[in-house]
Amino acid sequence: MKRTIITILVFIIYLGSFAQKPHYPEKGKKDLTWFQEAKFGMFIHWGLYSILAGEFEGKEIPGIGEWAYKRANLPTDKYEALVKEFNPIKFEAEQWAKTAKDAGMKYLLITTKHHDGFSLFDSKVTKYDIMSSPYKKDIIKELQLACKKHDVKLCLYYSIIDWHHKDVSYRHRDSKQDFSNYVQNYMKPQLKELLSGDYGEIGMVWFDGFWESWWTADMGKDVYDYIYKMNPNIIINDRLGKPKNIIGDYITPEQNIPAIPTSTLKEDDCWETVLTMNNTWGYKKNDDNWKSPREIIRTLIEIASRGGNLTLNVGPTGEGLIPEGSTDVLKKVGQWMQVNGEAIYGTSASPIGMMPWGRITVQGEKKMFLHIFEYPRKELNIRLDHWKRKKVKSVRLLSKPKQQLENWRVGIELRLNLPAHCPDEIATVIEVEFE
Ligand code: FHN
Repeated sequence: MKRTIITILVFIIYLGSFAQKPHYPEKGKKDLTWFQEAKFGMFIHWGLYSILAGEFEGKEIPGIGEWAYKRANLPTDKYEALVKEFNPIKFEAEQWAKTAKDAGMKYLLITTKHHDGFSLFDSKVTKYDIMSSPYKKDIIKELQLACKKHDVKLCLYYSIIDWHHKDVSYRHRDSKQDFSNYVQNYMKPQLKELLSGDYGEIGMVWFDGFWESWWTADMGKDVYDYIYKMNPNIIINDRLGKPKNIIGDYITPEQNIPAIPTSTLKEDDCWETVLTMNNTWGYKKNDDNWKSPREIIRTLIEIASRGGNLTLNVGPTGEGLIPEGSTDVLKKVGQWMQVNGEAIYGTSASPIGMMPWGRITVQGEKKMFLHIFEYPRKELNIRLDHWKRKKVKSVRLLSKPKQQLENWRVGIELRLNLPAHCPDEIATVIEVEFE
């Protein structure tokens, strides 16, 4: 009897050890609800490279702005001397948080430290931080206050890659480099500074640079556990492991919308596309290749209809201004979201795929949203196989919610009579509510 009880106890402890293991793909251990409901957020790439704006000593640097140091092989002393020039007198944290809020974004994800190693916050483990700049104020703290005020969740990007730290920088490659020293005595202390409470509530940590050859999946697990122990609610993206050993809570395709399922992304996975508004993440003054409001709105719809999030990037100038090319577009996106946000926030993927005329999102079993890209000349038909046992309670345009649209059933099909003139060329949204 005693032996049986001991065996059962050992078995329970054994099962418990699995239940607590937080690593992907053992999903369901973390509550990702706020993120999945938020759907739309702002990514901000800001650092010393923003001062360069894509140029060094009068010469244009090819490629993305935040990679200037490596791409143009800039002299370390000259690049790092930019700290003494970082004085963003036009930066207003409130304005940034408000820009995100007005665009309909629910979270703001900022580079606390990008690959160049410069920290935008007051870090006790390095002098290569904002406190050594003439600005001398903790940017992340300022943003936390502003985000709180505007009800936007603050999220932090942290680069695994560090071109400044002697133990991991590609500029110092030799056998004396101690990768573990960097992880244990620099990266983890910095993460502790950021995540242990001084910066208030943090929604997620977004790691980047897992492709570095010195970085291992074991280091990733160690860091994941470290954060999990500090605060089990913080969501962690998927870039802590290696491609064949993904560690993190959700998947982050970059500059593309995946046709799910992919080899790493299954239908019930949580995911987010990160996207630039022009061709760079960090500011480049000559990059005016802005995506239009139509492209961004339709991209957001496309992503929502496949169950993901869109985290859209802005690259502020060295002075601290979000470029007009971005703000102009964001204003229009915000206007659309003001009317149609209900068809995006808290929705899930279309259970019946894409339509020739547009996309579908759903809210539980009760509501279906039709996002019309190709406005029909006559009526719009949609098969209700998925909802065949349900009765339609109401059909209305989100832009005219008080007015019911004429609708009738023909067998399994729902037919709708739409206004003769397309109400919104970008995407007209119809809400179908079931009883
Ligand atoms: O190298 C970075 C790049 O600079 C940028 O930060 C993007 C954003 O997702 N991530 C890396 C490339 O995958």
